[in-house]
Amino acid sequence: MATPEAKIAALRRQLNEYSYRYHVLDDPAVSDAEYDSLYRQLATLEYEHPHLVTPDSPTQRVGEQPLSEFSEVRHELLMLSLDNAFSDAELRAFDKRVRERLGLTDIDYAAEVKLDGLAISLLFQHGKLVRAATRGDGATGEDVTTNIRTVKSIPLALRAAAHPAKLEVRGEVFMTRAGFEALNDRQQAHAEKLFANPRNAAAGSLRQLDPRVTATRPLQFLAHGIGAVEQGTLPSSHFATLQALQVWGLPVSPDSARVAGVDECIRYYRELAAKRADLPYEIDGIVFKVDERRHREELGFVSRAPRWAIAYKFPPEEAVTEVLEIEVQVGRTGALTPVARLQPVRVGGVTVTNATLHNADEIRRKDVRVGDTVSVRRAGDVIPEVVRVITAQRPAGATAFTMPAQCPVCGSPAVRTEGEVAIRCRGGLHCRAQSIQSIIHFASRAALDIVGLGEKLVEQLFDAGLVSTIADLYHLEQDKVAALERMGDKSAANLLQALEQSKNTRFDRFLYALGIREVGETTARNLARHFRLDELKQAHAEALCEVRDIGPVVAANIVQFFGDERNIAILEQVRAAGVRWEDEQPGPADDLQGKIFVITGTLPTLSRAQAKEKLLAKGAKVSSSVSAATNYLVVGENPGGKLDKATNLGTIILTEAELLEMLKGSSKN
Ligand code: 9MJ
Repeated sequence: MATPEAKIAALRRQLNEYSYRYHVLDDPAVSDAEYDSLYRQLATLEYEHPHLVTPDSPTQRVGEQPLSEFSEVRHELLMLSLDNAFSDAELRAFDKRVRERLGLTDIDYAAEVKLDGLAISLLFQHGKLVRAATRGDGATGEDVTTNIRTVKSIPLALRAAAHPAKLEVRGEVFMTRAGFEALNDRQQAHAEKLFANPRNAAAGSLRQLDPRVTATRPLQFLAHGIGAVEQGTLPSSHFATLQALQVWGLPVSPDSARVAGVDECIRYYRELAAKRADLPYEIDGIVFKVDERRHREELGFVSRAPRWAIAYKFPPEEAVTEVLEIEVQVGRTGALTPVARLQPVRVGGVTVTNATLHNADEIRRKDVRVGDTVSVRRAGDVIPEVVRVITAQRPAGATAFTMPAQCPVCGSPAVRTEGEVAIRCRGGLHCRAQSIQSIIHFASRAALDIVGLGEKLVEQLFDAGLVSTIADLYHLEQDKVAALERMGDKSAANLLQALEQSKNTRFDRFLYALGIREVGETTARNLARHFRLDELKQAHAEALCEVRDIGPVVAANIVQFFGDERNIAILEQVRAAGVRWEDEQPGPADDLQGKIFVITGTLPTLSRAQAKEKLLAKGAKVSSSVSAATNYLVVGENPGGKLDKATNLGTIILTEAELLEMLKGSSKN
């Protein structure tokens, strides 16, 4: 019979190995269920033998106690920042300087993506993670060890024995785009502050004093260098060092490469620039580092930046232009959005003519005026925004912009509700803008997906008096549509056919299509799982708040929506026109026949094996990875990447309690 010590050691070894396969090699060896079962065995043994708990046990990632502050850490070796290059010519000049200093004609470089996160130093003593610090000013940073321990891809102990006794690893903590979006969705659902970008989200998460909060944030880590090293040797090149780090258990970017000479650097840069938008994380350039360590030592550094490395930045996603006019647009929910009409300018590869100024607070804060020279930013697919005014170039006589007190479209009062940022038109469906926007939303892809019914056509239909609400869409007559400008028999017939097809929908899509304030796709899906339409119409805020991710603000919006007779009347007309869906309520237990479940994280009461057994008994299938075929993801504590993936795919997400309810077959039907 193995001793508890031996069992614990074996379980830890196994769990660490599986975690490495998952987080570092991106090649899972076991299902989450198996991992979880082993984890539970370990936790149970440690519970029974508390004296055997060690800080590097996989069960010890999340500390229990919030800190009162972060203490200071003086870096033994400066944490350097990087010089930048903005053109091929500047990169060539860097390469020339390097070669001249070294007296060489050819140089190999290690090429790495430049992540836009937070630089972190991890100190491993005898293979154990003993300290993690932020870069700070390069000389002194903050001790963020308790938070860093919650980042699952960072090992608490290194793998193989052949590493230096003291090893400082440097890298970047960041958030993937998917992680960032899932986090912001969650924040929004709980009426908590939204993060502006993945970098801010990562920084905010790492600066939490309570490690239990950090543990819920989707932080990732990639190693890109080495600091202090004692008692041990490293490979002689940077690229090989990165490979060694991976062997020791640290994640490194799969997009690193060794490149020979500056021409290959430029080729690599172009290749990554083309892939940039498809990468799971944001990068702002490529870092080239002289590969040979002895060459680096010879080159040294100047004023906090190494002479042996350079960040070749991607074209700025910001540009300077002039504000020609400020217009106020009215959205679907009546919110007034000021928009700057700009002198057209190229930003990040496209021509920008408008930029959002968000709301009255933003416009006041930035003090944007007609005639101002402004810096505009465009990142990815997001709407361009004005970043700041270059006040030195403000023309004389430019006056501050004030938001109108009336809706610019319908003239109804525009008011700000206590506690809200937005100023809203109170015209509701009397307002042309709100009516049109609500129809456009209803027809959009994630809603009823009425193919061919875009913004222009909705405006035409509305202005011709053919539709004033979503319900009117289903009473359109082909000849009247065909008579509209730029339409004809064929396009009118196509529209009517698309409308007919849209009648067969799903309840969650329908709910989303209604355009209830702050009810996005995820919230609509969660609602659809809990309520039928007739139940939802009657639901009180308390009942709504029981639904995952719904807080008091969203609940109040839902109650208000269904409390409005006009909305109910329109809803009934739409239903009467034949819009229908299959009842998606989880029905009696045998309804689970053939449904595919994935389980992730630690469930509060059931082990993975128990949950699986219960599901199998009801005819469901249990799979280890999330795919488009997955029907439900059951989520426990500390879910992994599966939650992000499921969120992206729109998979229905269940808690253990919801799962149990479903298994009982006692859910509303
Ligand atoms: C980032 N931010 O991805 C360095 N970095 O090297 C990479 N930063 C760096 N390397 C020396 N890939 C100082 C900073």
